[in-house]
Amino acid sequence: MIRYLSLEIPGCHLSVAALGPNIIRVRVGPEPLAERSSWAVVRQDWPGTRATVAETPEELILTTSGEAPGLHVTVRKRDLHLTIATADGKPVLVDALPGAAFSPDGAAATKWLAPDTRIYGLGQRMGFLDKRGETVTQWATDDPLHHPGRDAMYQAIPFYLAVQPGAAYGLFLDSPALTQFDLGKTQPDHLRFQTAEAELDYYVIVGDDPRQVVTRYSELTGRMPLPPKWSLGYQQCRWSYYPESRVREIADAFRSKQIPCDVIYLDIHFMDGYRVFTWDPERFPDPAQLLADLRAMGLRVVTIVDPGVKVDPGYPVYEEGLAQSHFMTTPDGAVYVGKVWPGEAAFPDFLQDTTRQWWGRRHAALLDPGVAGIWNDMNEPANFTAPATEGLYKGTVPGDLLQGESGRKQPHAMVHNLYGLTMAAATIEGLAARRPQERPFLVTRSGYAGIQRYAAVWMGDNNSWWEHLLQSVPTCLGMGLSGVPFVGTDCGGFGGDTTAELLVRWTQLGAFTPFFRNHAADSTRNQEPWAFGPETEALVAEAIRLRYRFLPYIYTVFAEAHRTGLPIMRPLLLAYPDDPHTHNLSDQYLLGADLLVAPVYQPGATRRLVYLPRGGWVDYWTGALHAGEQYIVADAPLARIPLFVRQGAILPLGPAVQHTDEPATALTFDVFGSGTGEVYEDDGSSQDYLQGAWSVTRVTSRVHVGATVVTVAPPVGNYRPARTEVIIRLRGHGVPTAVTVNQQPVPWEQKGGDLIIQIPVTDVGIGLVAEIHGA
Ligand code: MIG
Repeated sequence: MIRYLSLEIPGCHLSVAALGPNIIRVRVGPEPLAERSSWAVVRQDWPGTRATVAETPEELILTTSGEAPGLHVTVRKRDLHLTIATADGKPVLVDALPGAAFSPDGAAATKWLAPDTRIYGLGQRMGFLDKRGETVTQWATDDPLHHPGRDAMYQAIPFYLAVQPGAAYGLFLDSPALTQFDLGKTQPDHLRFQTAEAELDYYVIVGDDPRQVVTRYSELTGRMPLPPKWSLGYQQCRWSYYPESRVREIADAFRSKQIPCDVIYLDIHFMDGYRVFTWDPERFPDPAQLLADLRAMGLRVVTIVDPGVKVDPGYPVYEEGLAQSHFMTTPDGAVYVGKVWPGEAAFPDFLQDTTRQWWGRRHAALLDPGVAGIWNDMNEPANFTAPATEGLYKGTVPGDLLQGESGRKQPHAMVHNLYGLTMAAATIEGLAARRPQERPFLVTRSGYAGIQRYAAVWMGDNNSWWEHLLQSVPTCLGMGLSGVPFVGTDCGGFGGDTTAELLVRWTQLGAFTPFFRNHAADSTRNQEPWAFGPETEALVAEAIRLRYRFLPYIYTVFAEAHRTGLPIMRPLLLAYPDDPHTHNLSDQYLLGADLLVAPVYQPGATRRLVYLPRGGWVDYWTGALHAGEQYIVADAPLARIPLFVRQGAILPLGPAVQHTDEPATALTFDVFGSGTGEVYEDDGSSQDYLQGAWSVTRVTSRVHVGATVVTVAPPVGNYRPARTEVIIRLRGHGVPTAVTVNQQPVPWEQKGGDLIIQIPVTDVGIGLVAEIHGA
């Protein structure tokens, strides 16, 4: 069976490989194609793929099958013109200029762009969802201006999702050098992509709809492992909490005010003179004691780790790095010295295996005293003595530094976008080696395609502006479409002073984003939940509590993202690609399949326009049912973020615990009509879920004339959830004539228009059938 074809004409070499029935890899270069390794791609072979190659006098044709739609790839021998079509003949991606163009600046391909194609994804972007008509640069950049029109940001993910009526494909240009996409800007019917590398190496992923494409792309570049459950809780950060007494004060405030919180962050001031892997002896004289005390309060600590190592004779990390050749060098072999927080600093070369291992081991200084997770910053890498004040090398290291294993060194320019990802890989190796049973937690600022395998990602330095609250939505949605589900922004805003109202609205939104952290820059005003007095505190605390109530649902969506690669935060276009209203809808989204979130992003607003896609949607707050395919004006007083639940959904909800270690043994099923729901559960902390220690409990509800029947099936899977109580809440249900559970009459309660049945659970393995008669 042939799954590969290759052809050459003078000055152009092309190969096409069928990795799967709907995934092909195309390589095209000016020289014979040599072996190439990738940090992004983790899978090259899909079982069940069938392929054949046929030849005519003019063409070579590769045909794949095994799963719909299957592909038909045609290469014209004369000029290497490439046409990718589905097996039934629909064009997917067709060369507008045959083969590729090569120049000293790199390689480029130009494809036709159909008039009805929209373009999404491309990693961390500013502006609205649809990128058609723009040029897009992938170059990891420390640029805090989250403004529309900003191009390169911290994350560089050269993947786009193209959606047309009834069709979708994705294109991943696997190059960690500078890459650029012209999405119909220069010429409306041309899509051009290029890399600074000598050759193009790209993957085309075809699906029936955008969901399939995102799912398949995430098989190619890997999926998010399940993070520890505590990292789904509320997280409090600031640049910086110090000394120790201030950290204790923050911790005490959360607990005495009963505002749920799982994590406190230590930013750069915890280090001794900004030396990575050290503790300031005066500010933090006894980290182990501090962390143990916080842990006893149900609080974990995450510390920042920057890559720059202080140039400081006698400092072991520097000395060791020097002695063991861990640092990036200039072309003449000297260690490159830049400048970051500690002053003069050297930068580890994470492309070297030994360097990653060394870096990973060095985390002992943080993990041994009890640090729970790591925060990677400045990993574009950022550099205050950049070689340029404008352009690509503004704020980073020179492109001619050497990186890689000895004998195979290459210029930094060719691997720039890998810096954050390889640092993340080193960190995860270190965490996993030290605590093999535990799920590691890492949040990173920079990354490349595949970063979801290692880390959560936050969007870097936004400002405390309403505009940036709004911007955070399409940015996070675009990250999800680029394979990275665990994302979030600094709630309240990082730079500048937040306001009471902005903090409330941003916390309400953050509660429904995967990574939920409040963070503020040095010299900005305080923005902890209580920083604006009791009224604001009550509203912020209520938003955080809402997060904890929704945790069983959110965790179930995380598990789905882990399993399928689908985003947690999903643009409506992903679920309703054939509904034109969704195509560039950038200010509302779905969390999982069933919850529609419509944040308020304007000061003084107490209502907002919400688009409801097809189906019925129940207002979470009022229980009112709305028909879909219409815009409605949703009420949004300051205490309320508009939330709508799909009619027929059953949401698993929990108690508003103070932190995720607190037992949450009462599970509520919030029932919104006839339908189904499920809850995914595991121990929330170990790797056992990978060996089958998980459980899924399915629920159905059937509304019949005169009776509603809710069935909670026994859990499936090898994990036994600790459960003492199941609460069934029927939204908008009147007073019943009788309620039974497993045929025994049980008490019920009518509250706020909802019917609530509390059922003690003695054996979680036994299913429940609740029958509600009347009304
Ligand atoms: O040059 O560590 O994005 O979250 O608080 C600024 C200090 C360095 C940038 C990060 C921000 C962090 C800050 N860092």
